[in-house]
Amino acid sequence: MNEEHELTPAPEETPAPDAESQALVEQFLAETTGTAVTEGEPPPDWHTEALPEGHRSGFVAVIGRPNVGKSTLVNALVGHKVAIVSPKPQTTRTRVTGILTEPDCQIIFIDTPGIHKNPPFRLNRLMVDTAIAAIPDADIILFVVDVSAPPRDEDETIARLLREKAKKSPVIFVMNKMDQLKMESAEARIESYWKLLPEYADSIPTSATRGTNLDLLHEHLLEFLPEGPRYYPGEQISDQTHYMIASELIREALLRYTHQEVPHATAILVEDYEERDNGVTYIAARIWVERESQKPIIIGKEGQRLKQIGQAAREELERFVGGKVYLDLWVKVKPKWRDQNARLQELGYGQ
Ligand SMILES: Nc1nc2c(ncn2[C@@H]2O[C@H](COP(=O)(O)OP(=O)(O)OP(=O)(O)O)[C@@H](O)[C@H]2O)c(=O)[nH]1
Ligand SMILES: [Mg+2]
Repeated sequence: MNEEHELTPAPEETPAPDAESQALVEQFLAETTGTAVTEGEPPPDWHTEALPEGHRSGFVAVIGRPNVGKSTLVNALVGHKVAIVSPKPQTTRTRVTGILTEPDCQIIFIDTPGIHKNPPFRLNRLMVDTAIAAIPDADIILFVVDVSAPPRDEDETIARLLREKAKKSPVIFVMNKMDQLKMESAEARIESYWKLLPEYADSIPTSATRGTNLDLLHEHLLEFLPEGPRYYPGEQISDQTHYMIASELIREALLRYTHQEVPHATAILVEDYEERDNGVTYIAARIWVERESQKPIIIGKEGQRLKQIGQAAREELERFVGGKVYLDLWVKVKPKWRDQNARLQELGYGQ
């Protein structure tokens, strides 16, 4: 806890970005408006393709406190890994889109950061704002809770946030982690969640990791989804760029091999991503830490931990790229990056 306080810098004016940072921001913005991740090339005339009568589509915002399984659920429903997952809370930092296209529907899932109380840094405030901002435009809300534990203050806060929305649009209670719910406490536990949001449209117990009831959830989503067009080409599974996915996959490896405050004080900036003539994809990324003392923690004895992180990240990146990856990782100290707008913008947070 002391560590947490010590790390909390006083709010301060954000300095103007230096030339190097500015160039990176511009590069990042150029990349983010570039191509998004698809399964193959979309046909140029995808938006004029005839759709079956009664085609349904819409935006489904996935909302909940940290660590309840929102990203696991989105990946399972989309059938592709679009969002990283970890047992540590506050894994998702931005809005992540996962697109599911079927012959008669297109569902656009918006995975969001976990809504948490007393966000200590600007980064956390951005995360909470990002999640809340996804609510008004959504056609359907999935309010994901972890039924293996009793409701927490944060669940109550979210239920309050959703009360008005639930009068206008369907809110489905997704009672996740049912595989960890003990039979003897199941009824009382589910009742305690139902009490939170009397206006909910529907509730479904699920296990995102085991895939339990996900077909049923899909069916219920289709019932609530309005008729509408395809918003994205059928081949597109996310609106993230290759740069963003690469940085997230590296962060996922980092979350696996670091503990306590360190993973939260860390960010990844991919500076180079190029497919070389020899067929190898070259990815250069900086691991940002906040303090000099965190650098040796990430690097480890004789560089062992950084090697582990790099190896785990490379395996995931190779799966994603579908070929060999050369990964160049560097650790850099960026003091107070979690409280500085320019740094957060460089990382693409809050956009
Ligand atoms: N037992 C069990 N574990 C689950 C289930 N769904 C997710 N998990 C685990 O819960 C942890 C958190 O999952 P995430 O998908 O990262 O949770 P999240 O809600 O996206 O978390 P934030 O991004 O931090 O808000 C991971 O270790 C998952 O493997 C489930 O149905 N059952
Ligand atoms: Mg998540």
